[in-house]
Amino acid sequence: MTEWRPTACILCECNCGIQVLVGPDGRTFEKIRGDKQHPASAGYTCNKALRLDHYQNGRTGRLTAPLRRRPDGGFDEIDWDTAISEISAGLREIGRRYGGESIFYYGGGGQGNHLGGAYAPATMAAYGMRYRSSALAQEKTGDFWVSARMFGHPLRSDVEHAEVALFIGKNPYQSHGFPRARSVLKEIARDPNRAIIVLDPVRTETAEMAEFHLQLRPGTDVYLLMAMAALLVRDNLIDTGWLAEHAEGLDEVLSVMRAVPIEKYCAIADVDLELVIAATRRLARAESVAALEDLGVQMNRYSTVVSYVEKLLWLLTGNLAKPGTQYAFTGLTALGHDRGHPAGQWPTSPVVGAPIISGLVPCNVISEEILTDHPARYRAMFIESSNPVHSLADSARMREALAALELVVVIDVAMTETARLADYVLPAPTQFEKYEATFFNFDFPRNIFHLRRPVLPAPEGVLPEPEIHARLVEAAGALGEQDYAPLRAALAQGRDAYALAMLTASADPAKAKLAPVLLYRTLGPTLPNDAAAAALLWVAAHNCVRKFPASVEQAGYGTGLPAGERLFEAILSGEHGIVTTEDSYEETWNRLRGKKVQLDIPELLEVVAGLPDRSSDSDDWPFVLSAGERRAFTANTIMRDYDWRKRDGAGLLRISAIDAQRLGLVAGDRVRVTTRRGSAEVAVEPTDRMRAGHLALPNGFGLDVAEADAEPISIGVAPNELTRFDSRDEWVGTPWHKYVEARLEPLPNDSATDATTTLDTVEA
Ligand SMILES: Nc1nc2c(c(=O)[nH]1)N[C@H]1C(S)=C(S)[C@@H](COP(=O)(O)OP(=O)(O)OC[C@H]3O[C@@H](n4cnc5c(=O)[nH]c(N)nc54)[C@H](O)[C@@H]3O)O[C@H]1N2
Ligand SMILES: Nc1nc2c(c(=O)[nH]1)N[C@H]1C(S)=C(S)[C@@H](COP(=O)(O)OP(=O)(O)OC[C@H]3O[C@@H](n4cnc5c(=O)[nH]c(N)nc54)[C@H](O)[C@@H]3O)O[C@H]1N2
Ligand code: SF4
Ligand SMILES: [Mo]
Repeated sequence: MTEWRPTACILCECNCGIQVLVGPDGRTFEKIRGDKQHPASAGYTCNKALRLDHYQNGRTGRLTAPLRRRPDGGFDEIDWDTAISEISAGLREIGRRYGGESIFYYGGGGQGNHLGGAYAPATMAAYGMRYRSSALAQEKTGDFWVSARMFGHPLRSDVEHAEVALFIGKNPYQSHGFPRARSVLKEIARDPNRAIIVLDPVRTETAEMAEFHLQLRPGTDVYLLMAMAALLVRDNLIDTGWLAEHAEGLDEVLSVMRAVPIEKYCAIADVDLELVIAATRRLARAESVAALEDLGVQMNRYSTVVSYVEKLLWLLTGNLAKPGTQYAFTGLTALGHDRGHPAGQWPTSPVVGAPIISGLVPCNVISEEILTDHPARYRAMFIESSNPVHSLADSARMREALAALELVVVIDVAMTETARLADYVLPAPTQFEKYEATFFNFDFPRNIFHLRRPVLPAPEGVLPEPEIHARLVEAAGALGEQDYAPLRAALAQGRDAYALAMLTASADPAKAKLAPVLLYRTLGPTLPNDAAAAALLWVAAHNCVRKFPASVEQAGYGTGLPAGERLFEAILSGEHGIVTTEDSYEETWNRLRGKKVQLDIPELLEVVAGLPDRSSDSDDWPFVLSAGERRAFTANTIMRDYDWRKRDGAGLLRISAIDAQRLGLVAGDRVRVTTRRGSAEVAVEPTDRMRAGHLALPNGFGLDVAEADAEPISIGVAPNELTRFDSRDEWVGTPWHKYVEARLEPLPNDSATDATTTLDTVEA
């Protein structure tokens, strides 16, 4: 039991390769280190990976048997056969009464686990479910839609090789978002020929390393970005030759930009005009600019519009399909792809008529789709690997919505805030006790994939998600031995015969949707090292070859069907992660619609052409609260054991030193923060890194964590007790969690609090 075993960190989308040393008890992670053989992280980890034992072995109410809720709110343990047959009967009954489309599917994976959720479409098909969503529809759908309109393909940015890295509402020092982020930031900051530009109201660790920190007023990015784009146009800093060759719709954009009142917009954002000019010139002068926007703008006013204007900045300067700029990535799945319908022509949700982007219903309308007497309302929810009661806007309303449903099923590893409200809770092995992988692979020019093997045995009583989905599909009568037998017979002849048999089986559209379970039950058992859960990757590997033949060939797998088999074998045997594709930067053009960029999105240009001169903020709400900031020790709600934090254990409210002084607050003093939705009591941390009028609470706090039958304890503020479902983007419905109007009241100083935290100091 003393060898190091390769796996990955599951706390952010980077999924750095790690190795764990399991202790003599066979369950404790005694040591954790970065895995130098991992093709993307190459030994890198941040501070969080080393604390993963708290996920695996934390005192967090681990689930080890299926649970059924009693009328009194408690749970009874039941066996798996009972659980599957009762859930199946319940889902079928709802389908019979209201149609399967009234069963809503939510989740399917977190930061580290997408493999199990990839089997869920079979369960959806077996019970006629139609609508689904996940956390992506509360952050990334604006960006997906804009990218679909402009490029026909989602893009990512090559920060590592950029001369200028532009971060807009993104703090990669803490939140990462690209491999080895802290090292890359330090490299750029150290190099006199490179620069970091940051738009953030907070002087974050990243802003600290930047040459230009545009410390704007919260929620005014659209003004600042418009001013920057307009400056490019005014001062002839745009790359007209490149644009003529590669882009359409330039004239429409230029005519809007020429009318921008640059000075006034900088004043609205409260950033010095000279600093904006200097940053814009630096950007225009660069050989390469990589831009990364994230929650600071994606969960804020004008979020979809900002996603658009942000792209105009680097497009007007020709920063695409070259090293250090933006690129269109490969992948085993189509994550981030949308059809890019013009506004109003998109598919919509059944009750609210909200746009469905990338197949996802906006998270913020889910409660509205339930709490109504509309005949098409959702009647049941199937929730997998996510915690919507805690993570979606307006927790109180989400609780109400779940209570209004006739059936709620949750698959999780822990008794979460959401699981507590379910009718049935199904326990899964942790991500270290089963095969896992994510589809968050956006690397370039070499993209990677990492199929992780279990590093620990699963306890009795849990079942991996693919097995749960297979049993549910079978209990619905959608698949059975009669479907598996011909496929198994074909497989006995070899994979070529199997491929043909799968094609034949999938010719029936009803069966095609069940393919994940067909694969799991037939190919799955034949895979080495009990890798049945990887069966679905066989199709994914062949699809990758079909979509990206040149890139797969360049990575050394050859061509055609044999390439698909080789790629799949490499995935199965590559326990440290493998390179799947290798591209040239120009390859991006082949992935763009018509090999061109579409600069004008008429609906959005109309908005930016008519931006209001922002009225002054309301006196009733003198503060703007960012509800859910990424810090050194936050990790969504994946880490439920409060002891995992080495510091910031209390989840303090950050407040500017100026406001603190004005209100007579010192570190650790308690305040009541009140929003249009609710209020919470919390201790403050005054800091000179914040602007007056701005507040920030960390994400991932306020979990009700219970050990066995003990009363749950909760530390810090659950941010979504303070947010509203109707405070959301007017286009794609993403929430404005970083712009929550608030007020503060100091509380009498009677309770002692742990308020000894500080921000990380960064040696740039
Ligand atoms: N440590 C840690 N890392 C994580 C996670 C975690 O929980 N903890 N979660 C992961 C996930 S799921 C995600 S989506 C990413 C998110 O990663 P980020 O988006 O980087 O995280 P946030 O801290 O939520 O927001 C980023 C920044 O937006 C700024 N901001 C607030 N208001 C405004 C504004 O009006 N304008 C601008 N320009 N900026 C503003 C904040 O000050 C903050 O620095 O992080 C991932 N990485
Ligand atoms: N106010 C506010 N709200 C926010 C944010 C914010 O900044 N502010 N950030 C938002 C963002 S960007 C995101 S991504 C979401 C994240 O919110 P969610 O999508 O709800 O996901 P997580 O908090 O990551 O929780 C993942 C769940 O998976 C469970 N889990 C862990 N391992 C396994 C496994 O192997 N199998 C199964 N079945 N379950 C498992 C965990 O116990 C947990 O319940 O939160 C969002 N909510
Ligand atoms: S949390 Fe840190 S170690 Fe874990 S994947 Fe993200 S960057 Fe890597
Ligand atoms: Mo996220």
